[in-house]
Amino acid sequence: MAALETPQADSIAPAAVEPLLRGGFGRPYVYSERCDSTQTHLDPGLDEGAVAACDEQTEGRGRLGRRWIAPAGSAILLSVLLRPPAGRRVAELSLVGGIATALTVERALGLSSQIKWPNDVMVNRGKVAGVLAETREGVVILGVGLNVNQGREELPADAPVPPASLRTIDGVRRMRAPLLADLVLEVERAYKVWGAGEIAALFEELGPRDFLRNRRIWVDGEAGQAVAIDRSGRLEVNVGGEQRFVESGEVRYER
Ligand code: BT5
Repeated sequence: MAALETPQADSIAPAAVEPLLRGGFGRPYVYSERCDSTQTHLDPGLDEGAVAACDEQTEGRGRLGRRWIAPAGSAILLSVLLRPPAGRRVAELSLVGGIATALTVERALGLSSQIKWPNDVMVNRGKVAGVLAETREGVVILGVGLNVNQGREELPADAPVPPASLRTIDGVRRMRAPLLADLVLEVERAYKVWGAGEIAALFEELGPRDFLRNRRIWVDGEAGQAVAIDRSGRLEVNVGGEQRFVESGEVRYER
């Protein structure tokens, strides 16, 4: 991955990104310098694999009405339009996005990463990325926010999961365009594996990266012990000796 000489050279405009796209996803590549949220920038009539990206979001969102915050030009903020087959669990796409992001991050850093069920990508116990799968007008919009060049002081101070960026981890400023192109290709690959099989088809990539495995956790306020992500993408939790399978939810963990 190329290191960055000057921040000005770090463009994710179409001229920088399109020549680097290798798969079918990212066409069209819908870019604007500033937007409210990339999640609202894809017309549901576009082809599957269409990607929206912005340098800055004024209303970047997380799950459950939360905010996603990144200074202009510092991060990868993108959304991918997907048309999964009917009857599939959309919640699994968070994990599909998480796996794609984890693999991209690992290649960039040369370090291992973990997936904190259901939607965070972690390196060295810091959250480097968050994934958001939303359904709109019959399509799924899969959003990824990946912290790339933020300094420590540019990450949210009050986040319950400690945030990190690739730069806070290894001190390197990176060009975002090649990373973005890698991420789009990984999303395409992981999504196609998922589409052809089940989330179980990605289990070899998911299982070993399970951040919550064996941790003491609280799911939607209830205390328990995370067992593991199971082959259907649910979180198995032991609550007072009783086995539960959680399909989606809010997890806090003991640090
Ligand atoms: C997520 O939500 O982690 C999903 C974030 C998805 C963001 C992408 S950016 C591109 C696309 N367009 C959008 O508008 N959204 C998607 P959640 O698990 O709810 O985490 C949100 C919480 O993470 C916030 O309440 C903060 O505490 C924290 N947070 C906010 N910005 C962060 C950042 N840059 N890095 C790490 N943590 C952050």
